Amino acid sequence: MKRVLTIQDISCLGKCSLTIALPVISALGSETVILPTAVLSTHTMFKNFTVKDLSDQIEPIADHWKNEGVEFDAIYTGYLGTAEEIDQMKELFKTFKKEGTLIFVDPVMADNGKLYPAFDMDYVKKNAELCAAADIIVPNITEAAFMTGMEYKEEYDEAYIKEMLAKLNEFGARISVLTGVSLSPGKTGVMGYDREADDYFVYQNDRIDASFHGTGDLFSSTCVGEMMRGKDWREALQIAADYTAHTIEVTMKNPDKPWYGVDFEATLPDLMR
Ligand code: PXL
Repeated sequence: MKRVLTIQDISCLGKCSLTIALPVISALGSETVILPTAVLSTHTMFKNFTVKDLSDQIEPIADHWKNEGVEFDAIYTGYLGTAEEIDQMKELFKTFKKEGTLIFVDPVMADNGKLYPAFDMDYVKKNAELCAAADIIVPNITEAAFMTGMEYKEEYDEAYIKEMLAKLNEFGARISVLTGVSLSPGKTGVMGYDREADDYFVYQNDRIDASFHGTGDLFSSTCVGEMMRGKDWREALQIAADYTAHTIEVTMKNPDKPWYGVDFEATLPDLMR
């Protein structure tokens, strides 16, 4: 069985980060080891959330695993929390990256043109450095705009996306993927670039006019889980995009849907099928 380490916060209530990654990657058949970067009462879209930073736990936990000789087939990072933790990730990658270990970085820090409440430009800079240590990076357009210094646009063409991918590619990851890319009216999806193959990949499906929290984490977790099942990155992206769209669609039909997240619990059986 493949073993995946995922490093993100625990938002106790809110359906995002580890509370999505753990069930989704497990359901896709990989052992899922977690390293919580912080404990929050809820995700940061709620008011008055509590936060306990766990950066002082990263090193002792990683040291223990190292002494136990633990190895990982993939390391997947998402929302971390502090710039210090991003530096710690770089060390952790060095310690645990073996031949064939996939380093998957989702530089979670912003959406819709804005940084999340906890973050500043120093955090952005550190995330760009972390992307350099990855095999595959999956920022959304907002995150990529912050990291590359390009203007954030809501209306754009393929040339804008290709320029952004070229700038992301300069960071050094083998595969750079932009999420939330809409290349024609009514469509949304992803566009990626593989530097070794010098090859682009585009996948678009129907855009549903709704924005839910945690869908980026659902997308990335599905992608990691599918790559661990042996899927090529392009196929994994496609499955993840379709599954995320399907989950949003199902959530929209639920009259009791929570405002803070998607009903992935209802769609996980579809993914496993
Ligand atoms: O889904 C991304 C995410 C993860 N973790 C926390 C968040 C967010 C987005 O706002 O607040 C704590």
